[in-house]
Amino acid sequence: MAREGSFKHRRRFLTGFVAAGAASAIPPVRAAEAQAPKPPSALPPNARVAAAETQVANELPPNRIGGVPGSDFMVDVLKTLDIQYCPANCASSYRGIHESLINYGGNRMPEFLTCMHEESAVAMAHGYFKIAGKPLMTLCHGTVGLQHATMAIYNAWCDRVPMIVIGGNDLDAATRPPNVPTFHSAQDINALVRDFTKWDDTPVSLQHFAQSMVRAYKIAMTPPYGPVMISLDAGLQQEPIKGRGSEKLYIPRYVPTAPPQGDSGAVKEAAKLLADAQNPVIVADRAARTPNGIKLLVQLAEALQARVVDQGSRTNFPRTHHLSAPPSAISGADVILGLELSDFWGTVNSFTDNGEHGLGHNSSRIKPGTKLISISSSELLTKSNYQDFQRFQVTDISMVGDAEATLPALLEAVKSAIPAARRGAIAQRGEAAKKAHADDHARTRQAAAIAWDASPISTARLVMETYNAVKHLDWSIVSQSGNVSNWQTRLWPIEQHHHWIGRSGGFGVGYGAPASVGAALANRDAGRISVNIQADGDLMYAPGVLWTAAKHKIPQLAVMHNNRGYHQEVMHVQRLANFRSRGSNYGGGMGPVGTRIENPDIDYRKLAESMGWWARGPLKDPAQLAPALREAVKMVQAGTPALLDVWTQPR
Ligand SMILES: Cc1ncc(C[n+]2csc(CCOP(=O)(O)OP(=O)(O)O)c2C)c(N)n1
Ligand SMILES: [Mg+2]
Repeated sequence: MAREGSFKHRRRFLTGFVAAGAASAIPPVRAAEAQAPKPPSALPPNARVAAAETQVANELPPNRIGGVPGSDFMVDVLKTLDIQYCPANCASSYRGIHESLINYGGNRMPEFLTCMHEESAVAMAHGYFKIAGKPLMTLCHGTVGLQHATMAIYNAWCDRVPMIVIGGNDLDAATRPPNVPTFHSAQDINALVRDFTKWDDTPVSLQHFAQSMVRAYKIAMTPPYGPVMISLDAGLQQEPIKGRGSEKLYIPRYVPTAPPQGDSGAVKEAAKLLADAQNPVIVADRAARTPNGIKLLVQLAEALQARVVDQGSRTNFPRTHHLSAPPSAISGADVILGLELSDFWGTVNSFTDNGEHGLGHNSSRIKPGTKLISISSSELLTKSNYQDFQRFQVTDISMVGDAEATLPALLEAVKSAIPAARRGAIAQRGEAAKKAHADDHARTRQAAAIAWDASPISTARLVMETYNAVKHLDWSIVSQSGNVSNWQTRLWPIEQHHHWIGRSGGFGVGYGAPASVGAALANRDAGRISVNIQADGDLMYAPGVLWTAAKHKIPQLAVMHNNRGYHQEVMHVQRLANFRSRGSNYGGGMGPVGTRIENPDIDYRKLAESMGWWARGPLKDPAQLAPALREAVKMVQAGTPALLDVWTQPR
């Protein structure tokens, strides 16, 4: 790394501070140096800067670094990439670009959002993308900050969500400030996340930075989407721009990459299998990358009158459509088309967690001879350490390519492959699906009515009272389900891309609250109301994101599924104790030791209020829900984040 000229004086104040604070501990200095006047700790603002900061004057003297800061050019590069926000937790290793973003860049495109944990910042970017379809960037302290961010980056990786993570790092050991900044430096910070990012780089010049940023954005936004990582040297940010001979710095133009498509021969072969099938079933997990993906999938399903199982990592298919089917629909299939499945093996096989010798056992969910077709872009990912690629499943036709981009060709091929003689049978299949869909809906409603008046409140009532309170509005569910027995996806009329943002991807808990704030930010900009069914355990990993929501005026309706515990883990410990013929050690609580969040009970109302939210609760009587929800929705519509703490049944 070139480090000469003014860079030698970089952060002199820090060394000054160390010298003053620990005089007895430092080695003796040479006589000439000892006589030199000690530089001040930090340069004071001159009178005109002070006046400008207090908005009295606005003309400033020339800067003291002898040129344009490198990080100003970095901001110029960022501004070409249409990045709306930068949720981040502040840190000195990126202070150069931080200062440029807010002072030179005017704190717009991107706007800096103050976050209280790096994991929250990354999860906000994750949730934001799933609504806005555009990536955000985050900045973090290269070692300790990035260590905090890792789980959230892993979730984004597993969920195929793009984002640009930039970590500040001080590479040059000869010039980096001693002590804390050196503790916070590493040879290669990107190594921390290399196993679960699509690409990373460490630019060593400003021109290198410009190329790497545009390349990083392009790679992140080429399906399969994913997070990318840039290590940003502190020196490069702080040094003035140096002319390299006659070369001038330039910013490469960003041109989006067309997504990869399934091979045309394989598309035809798949179309023939589907057209000739007696009972084809489509299973989709991340098929609809955009709202258009839903339209295409509806057209394909209708052409075949094939039922569609939406595994729900995105909204792939309208739940109200007569071809929308539960997972059990695959049992009668003779052809299954899997679109961007995270786990094809787990789709067609079941795993029961109580087999012999303490291990589970496996069985098939499908008929022998069922033909399997896969279209997935994830096969282009070849990282091998983390196991997000799941168990290996043999498929009869395997297409590497993006499902949404392949659907138009597949649809055309299917239409022309359907023999005229089969049209009657296909129409009949549609009639049977209509009946199955209506029956399934009636059964689900019956199940939801069970224990309607129970206290603590049933999860079905929690979810459906919430629906009642927002159904007249343009709503968007910004939390993952599962913990509330999937009532949202089973009973809300989920039809549009923004109605449901899917799950975390890697099932790293702590994603829910910050992802909901990120998604709510995108919904705020689109004029929608965000609904977050918030689990208690998830919120307590990093509740500071509530403050970020209030600070940046990001409203949402948070309705707590407060089951006073890590219920998923309650069940795991109980299951194992039962299997081993032992009683669980409850230690005087309501569940096994280590799994409950009670005694003392957390007062989520006070927690939220203390961070600028409107809040009520705990609500324990189901009759209190509807009026409290009405009040909360009014607050959210007025722009205030609102939280209802509700004591619920475990599931
Ligand atoms: C980072 C992380 N730590 C621990 C776990 C294990 N885990 C899975 S579910 C769960 C319970 C979460 O509690 P809560 O969010 O309240 O949901 P509940 O199961 O109670 O509905 C835990 C701790 C995990 N998945 N991720
Ligand atoms: Mg819980």
